[in-house]
Amino acid sequence: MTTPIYYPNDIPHIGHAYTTVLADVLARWYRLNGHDVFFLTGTDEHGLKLQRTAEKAGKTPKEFVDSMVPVFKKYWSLLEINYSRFIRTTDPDHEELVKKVFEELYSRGYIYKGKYSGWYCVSCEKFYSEGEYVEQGGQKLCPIHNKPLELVEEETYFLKLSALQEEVTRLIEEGGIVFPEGYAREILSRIKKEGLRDLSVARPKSRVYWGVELPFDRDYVAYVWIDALLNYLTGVGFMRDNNSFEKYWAEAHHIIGKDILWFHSAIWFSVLRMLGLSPPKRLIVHAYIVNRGLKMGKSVGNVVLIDDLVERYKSPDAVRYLLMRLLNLDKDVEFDQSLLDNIYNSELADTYGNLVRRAGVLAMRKLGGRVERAGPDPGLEQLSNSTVEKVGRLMQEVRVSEALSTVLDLLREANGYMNKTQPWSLEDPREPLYNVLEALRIATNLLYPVMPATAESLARAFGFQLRRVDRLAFGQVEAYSVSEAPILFEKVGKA
Ligand code: ME8
Repeated sequence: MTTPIYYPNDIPHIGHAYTTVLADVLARWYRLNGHDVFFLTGTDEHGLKLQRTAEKAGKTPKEFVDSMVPVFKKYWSLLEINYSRFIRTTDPDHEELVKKVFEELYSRGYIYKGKYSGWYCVSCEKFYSEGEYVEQGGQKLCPIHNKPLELVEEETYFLKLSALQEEVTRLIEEGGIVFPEGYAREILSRIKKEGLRDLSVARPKSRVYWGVELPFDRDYVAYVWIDALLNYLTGVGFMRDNNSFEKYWAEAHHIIGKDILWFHSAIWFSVLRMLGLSPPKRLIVHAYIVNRGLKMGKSVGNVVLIDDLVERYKSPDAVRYLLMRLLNLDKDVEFDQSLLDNIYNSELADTYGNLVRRAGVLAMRKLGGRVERAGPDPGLEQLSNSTVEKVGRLMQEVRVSEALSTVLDLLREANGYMNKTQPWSLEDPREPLYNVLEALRIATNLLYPVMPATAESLARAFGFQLRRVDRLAFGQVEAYSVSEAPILFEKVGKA
């Protein structure tokens, strides 16, 4: 499971968290289902953008990125991102791999020297051709960053992507890799329209010194995007640890935003093919978080910081939940604080939190915390079991927001059952409490990938174990020992 490796030119915002939390949720989900998951994230540290950012900050590029990496790690740890490796493109094993791969591509005849002229966006680290850029007042602007493009004319090395056009087209047409399908069609129509053109994959050191030197020409460094994509191979041990590579590469799941779809499909699949490697198993693409109609991003100046949300909801788990509740692979979603407040208050505080609190208090007050198994309520039993099955299906299709709604339906039903059976008024409330606790256990277990700390602390407070998803059957717990009735989520006021 991989995320993009982010540019550490600035601190990450909730757009980066959107992808990273999704990848963590999927990694945890698959682990919960008994899979061995290697989860890779990291930073993309070379290139002109970083070189210039460091210069402005009065630092060397290496000093600059060294100062940013702990910041990324701090945010990922705050958001409980449980990665297996945090890869940096300045890691020695990665730089070595980039050199080996360039050597390999060169010796296979896929790299040739030529002259290039084009319009470059440093923020995107890519060239734009006519029709792609915006023309305004005699200037050529980047369609994403709205900043002037720079004219670059130089001798460079090209990667012969054109040679792979048919194969890559077929690969994407066969389907199943690029997900959701709509993005595959987008790529296919772009290939059809403009073809898969050879790509400049080198930069003269006189202009861009901050990169991996090419083994066959020391006056050049590798283009930052090829350097970056190769992290996915370094991360699982390509050319270094064959066992690990064989085990994980065949199952690679890349999670990305749609801004970098072309690089991760047309270009990446071609490079892999040139190296004789299989494509990733799945490329999962999501749309943007937008704010005031524009893609959230530093250059637009409309970012919401991770800290803003963590401070507001006082719980990293709640932030993870809200981001996943917004998640939409196909469509952009507008950031709306009052919508998030509503979801938080009604789903987390009023439904989940309230049920936990009520069940916990009653179990302790009425039964001294010990709730033994009693007859299953057929309605709750059936709904719990069908929820497990439905959530499994939705997660397979990365419909995380719908999976969460499905769990919420179960919790609402359990709240209704509690109101109906009124355990507080019963002499012996064992049966209704047991049923509520079973529904809560199953819901909590299903919520674990999204809210791991909450799930673990509730499991401790109520005395149950988190289990594999195929072993959740309703009615299996013999007795609960409730030692605490935590208030999981405090309501928030008006935005
Ligand atoms: O592109 N909405 O790094 P990057 C949703 N280094 N997702 C967003 C977002 C938004 N408003 N803003 C950012 C790079 N993202 C390269 C990647 S990978 C080999 C190299 C997320 O720092 C989303 O995942 O610009 C997007 O694809 C990524 O951050 C871009 O991060």
